[in-house]
Parts: sequence; structure tokens; C-alpha cells
Amino acid sequence: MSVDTKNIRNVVLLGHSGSGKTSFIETMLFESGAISRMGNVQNGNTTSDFTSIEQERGNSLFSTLMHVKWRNSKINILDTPGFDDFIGEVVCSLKVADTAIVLVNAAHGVEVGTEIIWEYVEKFHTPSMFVINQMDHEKADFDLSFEQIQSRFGPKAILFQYPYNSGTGFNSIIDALRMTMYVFDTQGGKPKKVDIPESEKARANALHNAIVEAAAENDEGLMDKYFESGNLSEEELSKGLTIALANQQIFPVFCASATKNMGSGRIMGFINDIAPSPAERPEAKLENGKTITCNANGPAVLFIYKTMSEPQVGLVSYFKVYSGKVKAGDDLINLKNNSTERISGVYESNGKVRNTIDFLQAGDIGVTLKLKSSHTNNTLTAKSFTTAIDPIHFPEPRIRTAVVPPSKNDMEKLIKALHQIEEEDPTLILEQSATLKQTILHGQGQLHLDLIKYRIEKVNGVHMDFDKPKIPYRETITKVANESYRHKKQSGGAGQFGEVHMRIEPYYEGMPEPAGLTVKNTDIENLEWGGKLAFYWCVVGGTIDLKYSSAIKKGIMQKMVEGPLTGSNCQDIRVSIYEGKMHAVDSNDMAFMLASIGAFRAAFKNASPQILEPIYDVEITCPDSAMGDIMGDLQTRRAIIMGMDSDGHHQKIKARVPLAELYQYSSKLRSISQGRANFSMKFADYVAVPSDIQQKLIDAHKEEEDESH
Ligand SMILES: Nc1nc2c(ncn2[C@@H]2O[C@H](COP(=O)(O)OP(=O)(O)OP(=O)(O)O)[C@@H](O)[C@H]2O)c(=O)[nH]1
Ligand SMILES: [Mg+2]
Repeated sequence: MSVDTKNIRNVVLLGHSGSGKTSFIETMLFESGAISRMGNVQNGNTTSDFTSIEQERGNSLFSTLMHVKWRNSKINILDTPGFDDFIGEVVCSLKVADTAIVLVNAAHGVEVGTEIIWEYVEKFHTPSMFVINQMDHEKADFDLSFEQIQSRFGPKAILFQYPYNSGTGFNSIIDALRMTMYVFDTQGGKPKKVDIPESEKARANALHNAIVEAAAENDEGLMDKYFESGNLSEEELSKGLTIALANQQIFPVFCASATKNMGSGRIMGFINDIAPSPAERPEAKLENGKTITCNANGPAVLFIYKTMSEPQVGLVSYFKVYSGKVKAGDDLINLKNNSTERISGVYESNGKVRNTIDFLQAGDIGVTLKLKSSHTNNTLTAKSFTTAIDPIHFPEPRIRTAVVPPSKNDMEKLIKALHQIEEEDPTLILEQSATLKQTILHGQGQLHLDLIKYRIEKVNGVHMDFDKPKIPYRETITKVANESYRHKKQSGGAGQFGEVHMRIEPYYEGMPEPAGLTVKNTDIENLEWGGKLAFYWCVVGGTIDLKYSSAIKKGIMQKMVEGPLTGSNCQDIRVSIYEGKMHAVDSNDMAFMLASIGAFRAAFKNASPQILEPIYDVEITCPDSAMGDIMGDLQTRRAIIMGMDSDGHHQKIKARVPLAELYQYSSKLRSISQGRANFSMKFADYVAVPSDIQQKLIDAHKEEEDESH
């Protein structure tokens, strides 16, 4: 069914793992008639968790697109995983959603996952509402949950509903917006509407007035009307609430029981009546800082927020239409690589079920198949439109591990499988480090990596083991040294001869010319791993022919790639070649390259070499209670505390920590904070390692070398 923009609602469900998102969506689908039988998570037959890996685990791991028709609206529903490790799925869903429903488990109240997700909701400025779910749970505590919501997310959280009874007997909800009580029979479903009991009237009235006031507050006309007459018409109330919700001035709070199928109908009604359509949201940002109008008559523009490959189907691309209409047969240009993609078909989806539709128009979310060269974050447009949608900024990786197949022969298969997952999951980065001689995976957390291993083994049939990742150290020098080296070899007929004299110095921008030398040529190279190599040719009197300079530089580069101390990349060194010797018959490129390596190695040792290590900016968010333990643990990791901040509920610790000390940090932080802390890390700089560690690294490298010889 193709739907007008004004009737589209894009809703994302968010919340701590286990709050009931997937179950709640199942009731939305059932109540709207999209499915005829309600599945449940225990049986692994929900619409949303359709992959075998989700069904086996009983948790959502991917963002899933579903949709329902409810009154005038088509509501696109995005389910997301609650585990922090899969935050990428939350971020891509928030990118395309226009309203967030944050689920809170009534038995647990606000949990870590609720808080972490809220940070993202705030970043995206998504209009939000809360649903306190699991009201039927014997330990459900609605008032406490609401108190926690208000204390954590502020007074904009306003009760629109509350349960008349809760716990195992839960069956009635008092709706303060409609001023009605909904009573469900044991099957749930469509409730009976009854008068609010006398005993609850005062509370319901007070809540109703608070809602009307909040609705009036954001519009001058409504405010005047409210002051004059003391009330608003139903239409005015809706208009006021839409504005307030869209501007994040209110966060309406509802209650429900997903597994008893109680409450989802009213919530879909509220989304139909009040939640903003995509056209009522601020215009979407483009890459060039301008914006795009959500208009079905504009040029066709779609943005891919997620891809997934499915067995037998191939690449499935999930997209939102930002402008115009998209239909089968359209030729659109991928602005990332200028390739033309023919849209083979446009589909709506409910988990794994897909239905062809004629077209999707501005604001709608759907699926297309078999795009040839398009990925997540790509914008596909009609010819007349040439600016891409501002891409999704995925969180930086927080954990790294080396991976190895049990047998070397499987390496190629393993890399291919990992590449495929990397393409679908932008929070995973695969690095094949020539220097470290390791294949390294960068991900979001141990669970993220464990699941990748599981997928690779199960789906691709390739085994994969984790290994401790090496650290990409760097080597440099701290003072000047001059050295010469003669390479001479006489074996039978032709010999080899080359002699090179060089000066090596720590390189920095704007340094003076090498004292006492005559510079003939300079060549400053940006090294692919960062830093520079400055290669100066200062040979006077032709003691070495210029034609050998590239062989000499090649020798130096070889040692720059594999440094003399630990075999790590070297950086920021100036080498000046100022003297040497040639032999009329025996000199050749090879001889000069070997002489150059010898001279560089010797000079390096005399130039007070220094190993540098990568340092990361780490930011930890934690509750007060975990602060002491986290700080104590940081002290054992050579961390430098850069600052501390409090936002009233949480402490934020900023620290600089060597990468070498962050091995398995995410698991450690989880265990010392009982899962209540969260962290991010970003590469900051390379700095010198302490001398005792330098010695240890040199010794370890020597041992490794000895073993391999
Ligand atoms: N009693 C009760 N149990 C519920 C309710 N909603 C969900 N559950 C149960 O809670 C568990 C988790 O539910 P899910 O729907 O998978 O939760 P989720 O939020 O999707 O979890 P993740 O996918 O891990 O983020 C399941 O065992 C559900 O049966 C509810 O309203 N009442
Ligand atoms: Mg789920």
C-alpha cells in the first residue's frame, strides 16, 4: 500500500534488553491485523526476531523493519536490540525514525540500557514517549518506574495513563488524555471503555489538566484560548500535543502488557493522532549542510540506512525515501560512486515477509533487493539531485581482537566471510595489518565479537579463534647519529660493493638544514602509517652516483617499515646521505641497498631510539557508586585522568589510556560496574613508552626473532 506522506509514522522501539520491545511489536502487529497469530520470544516465533541466531538466543540482534495500518496511518515500526554491543542498529534506526517509543520494564524501572539509549535519543532530537511495559509482572511497580523516568529524564515525562491495578491481575488502564478507563478481558486485545471509577477521578482529572496545560504551553494561540476558557477543544488539544511531542517538550508516558496483549491499540491510536509525520519533522540534513524538504513531488532521493544479506535472496537494502517517489524500474544514481542502480522492486516488510508495492513516497521506509554497488549510508537520487543525505555517524569501536582460523588454509575463506559481515555492520572494522602480521577485528564489545564468531561458524562454516591483538607500536629516534656501512661480498666471479655514510636526525616541520652538509636533493615522504621520512641527498664530489639513491632509499624504507628495535613502523626521521664509495665493476643497486640497511640500523641504535605507543581518549559514564572501583582500576592501566564531570545522575570520567592497557577493558568495566558503566574510546596520539616497558618490548621481540630463526 503506497501512502501519503502525511499519513506515515516512523516509530522506533528502544529500551534495555528484555524490556519487551519485540513482544510489544508482536502485539501491535496482531492488533492491527498484520499477523493472525501472536508469536512469542520463548518460542522463537516473533515476526521481528526472524533470524535463527536471534531465535536461538531469545534476543534481538538486528534492527528489523515492520509496518502496520492503524486508522489513517501506516506506522513503520523498527525493532532494535537492547544490548549496548549492538548500538549501531539503534543508531541507524534512529536516523530514519520520527518518533521513539522507549520501553521500560515495570519490574525493573529505568535500567542502564534505558539511559545509554537516551543519550542517542537526545543526540537525534527524536520526539519520544515512554511505555511502562510488563504491567502484569508480579513485581511490576508503575509508580516507582515513573518516578525513575522523571528523575532521570526530567519533568517533561508526563503521565498519559496509569494502571488501575497491576501485577498478575492487571487488566485496566486509566487514560487521562481520553478520560476513560480501558478494561481488558483475559485475552487482551480490544478493551471495553468504561467510566473512570469515582476513587480515581481526582487523580485522572489532575493528570488531564497537566496534559492540557502542556499542550497549550507550546503555542501562543492555544495558550490564550486555554487562559480564556480554561479548556481546549479535542482538535486544539491534538494540535498542541503534536507540537509539544514533535519539539520534545513532552514525553508522554503510557502503560501496557505486551505478553497479555494489553495496551498497544491505544498507543497506536496515539501515534496515529499525535505523532508527527515525516513532513512535520525538521528537514533532513544534507552532507553540504543544507536541508531537504520531505515532499512527494520533489526529486527522488533515497537513503540506505541498513543492508543485510539473506540466504537465497542476496543483498537486502533498507531505505528511507527523503523526497519524491521510488518505484520499480527507476534508475537512480548512487552519489557515493556515481554508479547507476536500477531499482528492481520496492517492498514493504514485516520481518522476513516482503510484499511488493507500486511505489514508496517521501517519508516512507521500505526495502529493495539486489542493488549492485550500494551500501549503508549511500544516497541514491534522480539525476537532478546531487547532494547526499548526511550520513549516519556510527560509534567508534571499543574492543579489538586478533582472529585466526584453526588452519592457515582457511584464512581466505575467513577473510571473505568477515568482509561480508563488515559490509552489513558498520560498527565492525576488519583490519589486515601487515606490520602486526595479524587480522584484527574492531567491534563494540565481547558479545558483538562472540556473535560474529558464531555467525561465521554457523552460516559460513568457517572456524575462527580469537587471539590477543598486538599493539601497533612505532619507533623513532631522539638525537643525531652518523654511521657508515660497507657491504662487500666476493663470491666467485662478480662481487658486490657499496658503501654508504648517513646522518639520521629526529624529523620535525621547519627543522634547519643538516649542519655542515651540502643539500643537493630533498624528498619528504608522508608515511602511510603516519609521520614522515625526509630523505636528503648530500653527496658531493660524486663519491656515490646519484643513480644509486633510489636503492639507498629503498633500503631505508625497508627498515622504516620494520623498525630496528621491535619490527614496528618507524616515523619522523631525516636521513641525509653525504658520503660513500663505489666500485667500478662490483657496485649495483642491491649492494647499495644492503649498505643502506646496515648504516641505518647502526645509526638508529646510536640515536637514542624510542618506542612510541598509541594512546586513546577514553570516556567512561558511570553511576556514583561505581566511581571508586573504576578509578582504582584505571590506576592500574597507566591512565592519566583528564577530568571528571557530573550530570547529576552520572559521573563522566575522561582519561588517556595506552591501548596496550585496554585489552579486554569492556568486559572488566562491565564486571566492576555490574553493567552500569559505559565507555567510548578514540585514538588520540602516539607517545613514548616508559623505559622499562621499552626494554621489555625489545627483549620480547628478540625472543620472538630467535624462536623464528
Ligand atoms: N510478564 C511479561 N513478560 C514480558 C512482557 N513483555 C515481554 N516479556 C518477556 O520478557 C522477555 C523479553 O522480551 P523481549 O520482547 O524479547 O524483549 P526485548 O526488549 O525485545 O529484548 P532485546 O531484544 O534483548 O532487546 C521475554 O521473555 C518476554 O516474554 C510483558 O508485558 N509481561
Ligand atoms: Mg527484542
